[in-house]
Parts: sequence; C-alpha cells; structure tokens
Amino acid sequence: MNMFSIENKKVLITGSSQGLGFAFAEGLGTAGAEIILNGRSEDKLTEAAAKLAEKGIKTHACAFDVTNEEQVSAAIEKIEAEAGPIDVLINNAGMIARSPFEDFDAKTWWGVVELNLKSPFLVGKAVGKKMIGRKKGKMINITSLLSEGARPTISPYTASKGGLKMLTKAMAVEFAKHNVQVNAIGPGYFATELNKTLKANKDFDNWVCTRTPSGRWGDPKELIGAAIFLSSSASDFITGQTIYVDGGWLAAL
Ligand code: GCO
Repeated sequence: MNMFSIENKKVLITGSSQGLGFAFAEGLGTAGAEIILNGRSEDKLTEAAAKLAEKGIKTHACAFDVTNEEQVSAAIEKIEAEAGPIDVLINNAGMIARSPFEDFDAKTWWGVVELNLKSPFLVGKAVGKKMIGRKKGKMINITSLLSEGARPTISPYTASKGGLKMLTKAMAVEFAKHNVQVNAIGPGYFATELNKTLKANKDFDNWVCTRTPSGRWGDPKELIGAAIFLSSSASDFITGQTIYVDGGWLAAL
C-alpha cells in the first residue's frame, strides 16, 4: 500500500500560513511530507512554521508574492537550492471579494483574478520547468464549487475559479508527456476564515446545511485525503481531473 506514501516528498503550498493552505501543510506534513510554506507575511509564516515544527514536521518557509513573476522565479530557485527539488506544488493561494457585479471596481476585480488565476500560472510555470527537467512531479490547483456554478456577488472569484479548472486541464495535457500530473481539488463549503461571515449568517448557514446532502460544512481536515492521493504515486495515471470534496453538493439537483 505504499503507493499512497508521500514520505519525504517536498511539498510547496502557496498561501499556506493560514486557512486551507495551512490545513494542507499540517495534513501532508503529518503524513510524512517535507513542507515548504509560502505567504507574503514573514511574521505569519514564522508562526505557522513553528506550529508545524512542534508536530515534528520538517518545514521551510519562503515569503514571496505569487502574483509577481520576478519574485516567483527567484523564490523557486532559492527553494530548490536550499530545500532541494519540489516534488509537489499545491496552488492554494486565493482570495474572494463580495459585491453586486455592477458595483465591482476594476482594481478589486483584477486583484481577485490575479491571485486566483495568474498565480497558479506563474508558480506552475516556474516549478513546471524544474519538474519537466526531472521528468517527474505533481501539481494540485485548489478550485471551488464556483468552478461549476455561480451565486450572486462573487463574480471575479467565480470567473477565476472557472478559469482555474480549465487551466488545470491545459497544464495537464502539456505536462503529461513529462510525467508531471496536474489535477485539482474543489472544496465545497468549509468553515474557514474566508467564510467566517457567511457561517455566522444564520440564513446562509442554513442554506449551506440544507443544500449540502451531508447536511453540514466541511472540516478542513477532510480535504487532506484527496491531497495525499493526488500527491502520491497512486495517482500517476490521473491528470486533468478535479476531485470535489463537497459533501455531495454537485451530485444533487
Ligand atoms: C462564497 C464562498 C465560496 C466558498 C467555496 C465554495 O462566497 O460562496 O466563499 O466561495 O469559499 O469557494 O466552493
């Protein structure tokens, strides 16, 4: 059963000082992976790295802006020089903004799309060049239910996550010949910082629990199994796919 092993694999997770990104770091680290944290705040990264180190997880941290091509290129060179070859890239960094479509200003719109869609391109390109050279690697883009459907007030997020689903397929079909698999994980509604206000809203909370066949919000720990699977050799012939961890949301009318 060691096909599911990720022991000693080096895993770079963007946006991993908190939220789902940190949950991936903690979960894959506990499963034996060596974690490379990323975020823009050195302080938050130091705090997150300390939490992982307390659990005996081998951890590195690299602060860089994943939307800035120069910073991304320099960071990937630095990470591979200091930590060694990146085996798995998880493009998790993302943000959301909520407003009626007609009230969005261009700056906010592009800010969401840059982080959610441009950063997986930039980081995927920089890490992909290394993996192509090694003829081996795994990438996981973190999409969303909003890659498949829309709800009012989150148009830039929806557009970016729809694009990320298709970017996953585009990367997959080009990288496959280099033995680099690219897949996505689409979380349903999870109780994270990003969704704090939504979960506190009784009507929204009721809608999520009613619309989700499992009748509840997801726990970030419930995303770890899919991430381990897509980071392991058990998924070597799977690429361009999205695993939805959504409590049955997309299975239901
Ligand atoms: C929202 C939520 C969603 C969830 C998640 C669902 O405003 O509807 O923030 O975007 O976070 O993406 O898959």
